[in-house]
Amino acid sequence: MKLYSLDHSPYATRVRMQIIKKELDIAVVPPPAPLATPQFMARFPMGKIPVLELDDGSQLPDSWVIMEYLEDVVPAISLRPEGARANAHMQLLARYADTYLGPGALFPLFSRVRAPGGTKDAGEALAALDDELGRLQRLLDMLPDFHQRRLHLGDIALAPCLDYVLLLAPMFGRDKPLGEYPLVGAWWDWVIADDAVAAGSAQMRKAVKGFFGS
Ligand SMILES: N[C@@H](CCC(=O)N[C@@H](CS)C(=O)NCC(=O)O)C(=O)O
Repeated sequence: MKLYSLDHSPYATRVRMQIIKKELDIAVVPPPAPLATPQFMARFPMGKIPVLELDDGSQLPDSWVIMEYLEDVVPAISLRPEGARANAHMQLLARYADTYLGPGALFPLFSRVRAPGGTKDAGEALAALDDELGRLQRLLDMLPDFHQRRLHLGDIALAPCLDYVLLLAPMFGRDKPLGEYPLVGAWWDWVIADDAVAAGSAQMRKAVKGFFGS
């Protein structure tokens, strides 16, 4: 198998973290054409990375689908908890990342960083960030204490998205974006203490800094 990935992508980073954690023998390579070009679209019909190429040459797009597939085909070093309820809790963190934190907070900040003068007068984007971090604080409060369980796929799906937010927020004058959200801060400290998460985070942070030229 081969993973088409770019280091700056939080969606590709979550799959790379899983690959490291599960010690999978998967080649991680950049896409053969730049994103959003006709050549890229012809090769990858969904128009996004990451994409997992299987040994028969077929492909699977979408990070969460890839992660679930890898858990199914390589059950060793499982990153799925036992039981329906614990699995639902795992899904909740991944769904939070993809349906709340990404579209609600990360994408607005990301598009502002890239726009000239976009980090100024960003009150609305910062308020949206607070809404989403408050939501995560309440979600974590509702779920069983993460200190009492093992790291799972939901943590790995969320970690790079939150990491990206932590990278962008200081560009908007928010040096400690988790200051008001102690449970989110405690979850972050817990998840980044994992070696695979830390390795993926370091790769992504280096690439994002290069991407933004800082
Ligand atoms: N839902 C997709 C999102 C993937 C995604 O948005 N990838 C970005 C990189 S972070 C991308 O390929 N963007 C290229 C484009 O939009 O042209 C997933 O989870 O894999």
